[in-house]
Amino acid sequence: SIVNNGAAKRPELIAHGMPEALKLNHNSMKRCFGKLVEKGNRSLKLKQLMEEMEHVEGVLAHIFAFTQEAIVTPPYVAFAVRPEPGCWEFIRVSALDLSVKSLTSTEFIKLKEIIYDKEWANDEHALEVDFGAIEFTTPHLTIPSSIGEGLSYTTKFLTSNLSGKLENAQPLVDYLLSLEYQGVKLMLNETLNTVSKLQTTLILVDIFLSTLPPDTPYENFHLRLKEWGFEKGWGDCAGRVKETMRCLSDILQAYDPTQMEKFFSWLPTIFNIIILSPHGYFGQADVLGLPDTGGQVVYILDQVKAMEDELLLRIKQQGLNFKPQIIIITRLIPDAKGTKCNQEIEPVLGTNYSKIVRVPFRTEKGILHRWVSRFDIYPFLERFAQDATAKILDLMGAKPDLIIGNYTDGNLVASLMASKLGITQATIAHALEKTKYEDSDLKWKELDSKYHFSCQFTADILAMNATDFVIASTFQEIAGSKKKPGQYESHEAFTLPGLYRVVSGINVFDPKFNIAAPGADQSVYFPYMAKERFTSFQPAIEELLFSNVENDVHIGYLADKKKPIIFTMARFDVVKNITGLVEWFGKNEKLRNLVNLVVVGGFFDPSKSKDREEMAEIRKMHELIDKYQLKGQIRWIAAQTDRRRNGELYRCIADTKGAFVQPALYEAFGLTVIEAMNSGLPTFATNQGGPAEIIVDGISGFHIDPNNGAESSKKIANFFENCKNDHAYWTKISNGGLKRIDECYTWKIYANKVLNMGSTYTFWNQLNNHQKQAKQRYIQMFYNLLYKNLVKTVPVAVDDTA
Ligand code: UDP
Ligand code: LCN
Repeated sequence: SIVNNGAAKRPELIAHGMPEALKLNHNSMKRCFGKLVEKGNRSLKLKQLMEEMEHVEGVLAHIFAFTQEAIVTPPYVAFAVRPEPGCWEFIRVSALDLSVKSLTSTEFIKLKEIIYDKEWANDEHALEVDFGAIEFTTPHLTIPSSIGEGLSYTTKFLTSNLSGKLENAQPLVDYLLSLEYQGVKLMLNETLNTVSKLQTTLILVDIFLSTLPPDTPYENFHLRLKEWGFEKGWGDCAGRVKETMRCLSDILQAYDPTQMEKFFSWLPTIFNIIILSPHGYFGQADVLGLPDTGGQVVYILDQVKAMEDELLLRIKQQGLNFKPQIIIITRLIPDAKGTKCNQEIEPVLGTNYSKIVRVPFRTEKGILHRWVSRFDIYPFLERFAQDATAKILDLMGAKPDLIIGNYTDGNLVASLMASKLGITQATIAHALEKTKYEDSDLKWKELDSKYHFSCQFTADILAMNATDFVIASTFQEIAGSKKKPGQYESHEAFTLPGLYRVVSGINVFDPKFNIAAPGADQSVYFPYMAKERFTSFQPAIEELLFSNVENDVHIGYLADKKKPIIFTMARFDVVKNITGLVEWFGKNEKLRNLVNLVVVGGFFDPSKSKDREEMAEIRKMHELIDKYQLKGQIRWIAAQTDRRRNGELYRCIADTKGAFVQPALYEAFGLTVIEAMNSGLPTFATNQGGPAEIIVDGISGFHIDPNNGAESSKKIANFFENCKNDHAYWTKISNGGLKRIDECYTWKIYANKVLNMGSTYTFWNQLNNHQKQAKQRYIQMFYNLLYKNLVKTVPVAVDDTA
């Protein structure tokens, strides 16, 4: 059977091959290991390990190629080896006799702990968190390449659960019987309460429907169907009703997952959706580029439009006349800094049934007026969840059918709400903060006063486990690449010494993981060669790029206005590495001769910033411009909030035959990358994170290594040199990017996938109700006994009294 409970145990290939490999070069290996343990307890990342073990060859070199890190605790050296995405082996080698032992992930973590917190490592009663232990019934995937295709496998598991004896399909019948919306019964009534009754009646109705022209409206024959036991929801005309019914007949006859997938995509189960994005300034204008306010806002506004369109289409095809409702819940910020974030309700432009609803942060002292950094937000969330739930029930007049969280705070609130209301939950992590900072788990104590990672990682683990499905933008987000673990994967086993040790946090082979990549709004971001451009913006953009004036909006200037422009735009977070790019440019004479640099982001007076990282980055920009004497070759433009004008800006950069550069140290997805590609702008983007998957190197753009500036700036310079010699080269890469977008990154594909997930996982949940309840109990305990205490360590932001 296809159902496999728990992840399959992988053969320990590395551990088996290792003793033989060590024997081959026994003497040199002994020397090597002897050297490794000489310096006492320490941890080594792959790069360091390679440097210290230069002369390794053969099988051992092969093993090291998959090693992520090594822990030295003399006389032992332990290795964490990752032969494939999501698959780990832990091996300990003795430097004394080169004997090899396999370790569990927990044993390996304990070794790491010895280096950071010996007392904790040796505490026999240290808290171990094991979410895997309560996964006793859910099947898992086994092959790494299937990771992220959860929906398709869940459908297969589901099909196999229902198959066999006819009675096995009774849960599906019961589910169809339970469907209703606002008091209107849908799909089946009690006349058809068993599988066999349903099956026979479907055959009868099929004969009846075949006598009607396919376009006969549902109203003309609905009374006949009702007598048989069928309610609304099967289709808007005889043709569609017949197709849906055939699909169900097929399922009951032969249990075909393809039919099952189709049937669930047609079922009327989702009408009302809640999307949560508490932090930052969430608005439709004047907010982008403000701290903590970037791609997440863009993503959600586009997502809502795409989902509303798809819902309207589906509801019509189901033969229903309900109106969908989508509500984005965010924080109301009274001190809105000229944005609309102090407005309670705002309709989403370009939609008919979607709105933004803002709920303030409250404490016993009243409403908080000022913005709060996403790192300091935890004390407000529980109350926010309660207030928001009340607001939603009031406004919607019904329970939502699906709650989608975003980022740590939104996902936590979504989990609280979904568990309270008993509805299906999805989570999106635009970025999981843990992977952005090296060893952020082990070093949590050092970082906690600044970042409150103890709260953040705990909240993330809670939400990952509570959620019914996860929407990821790329495979790498879940399980990384051949070389690097994924964001979720890094939550599988980790440790916060002194707090708890995660033995099993999340399993990337869980069928809840799904990839649905976002797109860019193609009415804003379209190719430079389009006939109709946003010409009205062009004079302003000309001034922005090329005037020699320095003011509040731009500093620096471009002396040679004929050169192509390399362009970048981002929030001024350290990880965005904009200052890194400026430095590469400063150092690379060849590149400076070939192109000008234009940077959009931040502003110029660091004392005006409320965000720690932004302040530091602004200072650094000024220093670099001075140090490398960049004036004349750089234009630094303050953060730009007008999306349409920014769309035209990308195209104007394309007109100069320039390129977009996204140099982030790590980028979860990278919306600017697909905006640039949609504009036909050749794009160089970081190989750390999502962009590595969006771009096929050398075909639809280029990968650059943010940790190797010299190599990266050389790659950019070479591109422009090639373009000089061969004018068609620029166009070739530009077209490659456009083609890639059309094939993989559009909102239409996204909305369809996500709604199918909502429908299928809702039923899957009901089938696995016991499992879900057990897990919720564990989560509740974790939340109350641990998380809530951690929140108490975060200072509660207050308004300035001045
Ligand atoms: N953006 C903008 N003005 C700025 C900086 C960024 O409009 O000054 C927009 C950018 O066009 C993109 C989003 O903000 O739509 C940034 O998304 P991305 O995924 O690149 O990064 P994030 O900020 O979410 O980390
Ligand atoms: C947040 C990020 O940091 C980006 O990597 C994403 O592109 C964006 O959200 C949208 O998902």
